[in-house]
Amino acid sequence: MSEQTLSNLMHEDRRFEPPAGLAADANVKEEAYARADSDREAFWASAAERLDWGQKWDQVLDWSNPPFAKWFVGGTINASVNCVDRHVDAGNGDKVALHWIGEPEDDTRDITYAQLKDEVSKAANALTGLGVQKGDRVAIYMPMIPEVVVAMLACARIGAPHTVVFGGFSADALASRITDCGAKVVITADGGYRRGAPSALKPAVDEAVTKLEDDELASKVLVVRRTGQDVDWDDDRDVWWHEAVDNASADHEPELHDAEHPLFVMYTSGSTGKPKGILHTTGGYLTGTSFTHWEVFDLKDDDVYWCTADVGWITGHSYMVYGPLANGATQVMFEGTPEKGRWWQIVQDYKVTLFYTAPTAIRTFMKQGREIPDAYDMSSLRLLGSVGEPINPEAYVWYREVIGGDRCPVVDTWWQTETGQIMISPLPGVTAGKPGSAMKALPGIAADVVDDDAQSVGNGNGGYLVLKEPWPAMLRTLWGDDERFKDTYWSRWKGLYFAGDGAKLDDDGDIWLLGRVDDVMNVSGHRLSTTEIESALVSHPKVAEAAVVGAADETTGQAVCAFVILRDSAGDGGEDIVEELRKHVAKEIGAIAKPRQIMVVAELPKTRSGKIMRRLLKDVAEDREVGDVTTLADSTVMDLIKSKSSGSS
Ligand code: 6R9
Repeated sequence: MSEQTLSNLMHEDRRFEPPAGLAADANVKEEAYARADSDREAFWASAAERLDWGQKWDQVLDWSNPPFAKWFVGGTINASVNCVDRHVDAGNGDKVALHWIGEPEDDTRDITYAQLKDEVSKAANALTGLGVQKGDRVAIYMPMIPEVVVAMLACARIGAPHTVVFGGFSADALASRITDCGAKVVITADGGYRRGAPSALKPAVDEAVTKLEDDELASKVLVVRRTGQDVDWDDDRDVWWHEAVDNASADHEPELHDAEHPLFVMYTSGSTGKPKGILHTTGGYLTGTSFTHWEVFDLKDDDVYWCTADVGWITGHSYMVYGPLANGATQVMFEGTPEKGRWWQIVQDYKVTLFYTAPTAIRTFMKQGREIPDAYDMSSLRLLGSVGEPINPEAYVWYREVIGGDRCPVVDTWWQTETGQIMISPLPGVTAGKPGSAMKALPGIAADVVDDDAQSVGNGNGGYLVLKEPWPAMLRTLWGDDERFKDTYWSRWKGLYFAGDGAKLDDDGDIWLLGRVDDVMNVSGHRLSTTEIESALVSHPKVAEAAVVGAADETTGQAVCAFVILRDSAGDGGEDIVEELRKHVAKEIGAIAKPRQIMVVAELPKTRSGKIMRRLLKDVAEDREVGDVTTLADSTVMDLIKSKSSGSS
């Protein structure tokens, strides 16, 4: 990706300095980079000291058997004690942990740290009562209700690793995850609310259970009553949460677990093959997530933090459950999806100060127009975060201006299910933000961009993003598959973790993410990044969202095919919209990047975390049968796009 064609969009002159007040009072200042460089392990040890430990560690990092890391060797810790008990013990029991907002209007609950501690203790007792022992796995398949947080922390408390399966996934997906990690118990709900209507969950669990080959798997199913809809019931297997948990004792003496005790397994789809079970352990994960949450969001005692991620995504684990709760934060948790105005109403009503969401949501709001957010008072906001995909410069600037009132810094945070914690991001009190760039590796993190021979590409060039040193919240392995762990992440270059993303260093040495390397196109011998062409399209005033794929082409090898969603204000874009956009891309990047084909669509296929599934669009562009759609958040989207594409040709 060193073609000169890449350089145009990366030339971004806009800079946003940190607000003076934030800079003066920032949790983490510039000196942290040098301190971490001079002694990385001491840096992470001081981050770990922010937590409560039983036995202190003897060794910060054991890297004697790479790529298998051990952090805080010999230390003992309990994640749930750090997330609840210690705040109560410190006299903050009355502080609100969760302002929970249900999807139906007026369905809200405020839960203090003291109440959360009682609920977690009861649930821990109930799970033990169901026969769950330390080391047993528990699958969680729930909507965004407080009980999901309680369930996760209860598992952590008794040392039973959880695996949370996104509530939008099918019975098949659930069954394969239960089987892969050998989950003995499943925690679910009768249903949840999606787009205003109850949507059942329990039937998918019932169906998944019929697909399991071993009776030990899912031998108990604990069910929260959320919607009150009718459910089938198996007296031997099914247990109501309100019977088992509400009647359990609120006294629970927590055990301290080894720092390397497994905390959870999170399945993430690979580009090929079955989903990978990413294993995270306790001490390092909690250190990495709590420290970066405090650092990157500059968390203060009176902040109201809101991360809009679903708990079934790693962002929900690290930056809604473990990081913020370990820091004793007050946060908003919302059951619904982004509807017009509802989010901004919540920001206004709860005086949210720190807000963390994904570019896909930002682009949806851009599409709807700024009149909607402009109708709310969002002056409480002081910092905005973005995660999940590259944020196009135009989306960044819109987010900053319209949502952040041109006052709030935007932190574009790059990380993965595998990294567990944020790795590349501006420091809000230090870094002058540059729209579209995630800037630099955080203190204590060693990232680089390298070429095929693992050599640093140097400023002004593109290549592969790698991580050069272990970090506390790194994945420890893939559940039950050490070989695949080594092959997938550590085999391309000796001693380097390969993230799978392409990136570029600009002339200042700042990092620009260019999307997954599998998504890079080769057009007449030029390597083009999907991200870059998408950003060029989104910079056109009529375009809200764009997805670009490379489709086989007899003449050029691959050709650029684009799918675009227009802004509501653009109407149907007019007759010449396609030509107008092709010209726009040629002007922004160069003639080589001009799409062969542009399709105007109403929706794009996305995963639960809002990532566009380009593989499916490629099937459409190459006129093939569309592949596996089971990880789509909404599986009907592809039918819409296919009908559109056959209509247009
Ligand atoms: C947290 C999360 C990981 C992949 C990652 C990259 C993309 C995430 C990004 C970003 C550019 C950012 N990604 N954050 N790309 N800029 N700020 O998303 O985890 O679902 O495992 O996805 O997401 O491609 O490799 P996960």
